[in-house]
Amino acid sequence: MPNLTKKIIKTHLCEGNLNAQEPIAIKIDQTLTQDATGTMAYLQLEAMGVDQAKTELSVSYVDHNTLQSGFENADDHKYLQTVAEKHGILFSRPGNGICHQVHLERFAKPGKTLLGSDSHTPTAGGIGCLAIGAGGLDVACAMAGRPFHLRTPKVIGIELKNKLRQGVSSKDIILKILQLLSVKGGVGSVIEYFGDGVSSLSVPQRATITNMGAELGATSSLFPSDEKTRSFLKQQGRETDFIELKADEDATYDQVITIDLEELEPMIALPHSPDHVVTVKEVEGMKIDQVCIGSCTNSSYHDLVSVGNILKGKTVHQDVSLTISPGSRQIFKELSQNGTLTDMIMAGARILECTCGPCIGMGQSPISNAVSLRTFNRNFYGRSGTLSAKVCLVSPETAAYSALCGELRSPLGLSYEIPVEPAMIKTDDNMFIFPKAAQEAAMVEVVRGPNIRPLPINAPLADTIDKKVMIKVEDNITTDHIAPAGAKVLPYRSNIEKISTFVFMNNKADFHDCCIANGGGYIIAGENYGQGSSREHAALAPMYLGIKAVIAKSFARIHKANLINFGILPLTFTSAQDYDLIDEMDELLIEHVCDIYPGGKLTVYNKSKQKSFMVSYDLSDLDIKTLKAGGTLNLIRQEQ
Ligand code: MIC
Ligand code: SF4
Repeated sequence: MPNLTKKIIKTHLCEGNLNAQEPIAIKIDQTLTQDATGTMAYLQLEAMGVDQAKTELSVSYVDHNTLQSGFENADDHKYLQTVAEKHGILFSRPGNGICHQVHLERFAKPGKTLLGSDSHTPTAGGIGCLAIGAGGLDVACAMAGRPFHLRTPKVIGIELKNKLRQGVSSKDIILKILQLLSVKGGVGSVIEYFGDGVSSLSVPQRATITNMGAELGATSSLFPSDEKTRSFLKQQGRETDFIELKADEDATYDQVITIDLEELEPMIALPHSPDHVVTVKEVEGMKIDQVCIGSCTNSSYHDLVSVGNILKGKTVHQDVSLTISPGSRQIFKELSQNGTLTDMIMAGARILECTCGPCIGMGQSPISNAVSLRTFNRNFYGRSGTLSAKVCLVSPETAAYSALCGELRSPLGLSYEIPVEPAMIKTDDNMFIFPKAAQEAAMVEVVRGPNIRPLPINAPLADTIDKKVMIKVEDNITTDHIAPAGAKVLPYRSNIEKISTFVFMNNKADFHDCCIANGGGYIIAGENYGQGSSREHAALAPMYLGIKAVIAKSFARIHKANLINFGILPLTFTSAQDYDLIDEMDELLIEHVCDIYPGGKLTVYNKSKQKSFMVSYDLSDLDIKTLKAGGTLNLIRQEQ
């Protein structure tokens, strides 16, 4: 009876049992990091005193911070390369591609577990791998051979029926699901796909869907491993990694949703949330200023050849700037060899490196008040670098056709050649640096430029917290609000003191100064606080500024784990009305904090309003031990 998710979890279970929402721990086979989260992860690995990574495979990618307008990013890259060589970690050099795309092509395997310090790690679910995004510290712990702790997820089954029509793509499937479930609909769940529609989708098309499961707040997303998986692995010269995997015929799910692919039409997520989805038809004709194609969601061979075929022989509209970033060097090479690149260049596309690029605000910020159509996965406020821009998420087909027209157009039924995947690709791993033998690795000197700063460590939990509210924010606050990304901020990912000056900069410009003046305090938030990325800087920088607790209506999974890892209390309102009664700068007193126990509650006394209210906390025994120690690194040190 088990579904596929439960089968893979069972084969990796180290602690607990599979009762709904119970704490469990699983063995991690592979890890991945990228440069923007990797520097912290490796500083943490070093702090744990681990010589060699203990996983089957750990890969360090450089794909985010590739604009080098100062020494900082280049310093980070050198640190990452040398620390990888020292610790038995495979290094993917800058230019080799976006971590999720490259990992799917070269390393992800059906039936394995993968933990990555990036929220889109579940991309590898497209190949039948149980892949989970986490904070860098959790990934460092996995590299150190520790199991990964989570709650037994619910499993939402999505049945796909029939086939997509011409012009409709797998991006439209996941946008439809986001419309149905919302950005918090997947919290605490794995999304598992089944049904006759699955066999019509290739592994990269499946990966577009599992990638954006992150936008549902899901722990992971998973497809079965079938003949399509075998052909993809064969194409990559690694058919021996294939195993067949599927749910039992009579598998049960906590919830089932059915989607008829034949009825689906092109969809669009409007500003500023990936679940603000309508059909393209509903807003067709909207004038556009920019189109960006690429990102870990939509930069596969199929995506980009479709784009090339739509652009072929035409010219991008004069009022539109079109950028294209291939997902990997392998795809880039294929495009250059089969002539697609020429079609793109001749149509006027601006070809960028194989990196995240505009998706993370690393250049290509749109013109003021622009409408920017992007094939990416996130359109959070401010993420593009232009606060007044209206960023919309669409499929590569919608993006390419609209770029030619200068306005949003539905590609439904558009005539263009559907790409045929090459049966075999001449793979080339020369931009990887493979691990050395342990003895040789021990001799490597780790290079630390001035941008590599020591890790700040929290103090053990205080029994009384008497502090002021530093900021009060609404529902669905993203980690892009808390710790913004973009070309100006990302170079400081390995410098917490500096990055803390940018915290909440678009919500409350003086947040940093207010925290310094008051010795830190509380953050008050609505539902789904900390959704989006896995960046632990959204916990680490507030910790550095003295934030002791976040009181929210609810939390996103990865961010809550990051708060605990750095010793910040995640507390939940027991009554939503209590949220309304708090104002910024109110003074809140919490006593007997060190008495917390699983299932318990704390009383918060609002001294400014002279009113008390209760808060709860959903914490396991391990979470509580971690918080009391002042974070995971302190706890590990105590145990050593
Ligand atoms: C993102 O898409 O927001 C990122 C940048 O890839 C993040 C990681 C980070 O902040 O470095 C993510 O998704 O986890
Ligand atoms: Fe990179 Fe964007 Fe994917 Fe994040 S979502 S990994 S920034 S391409």
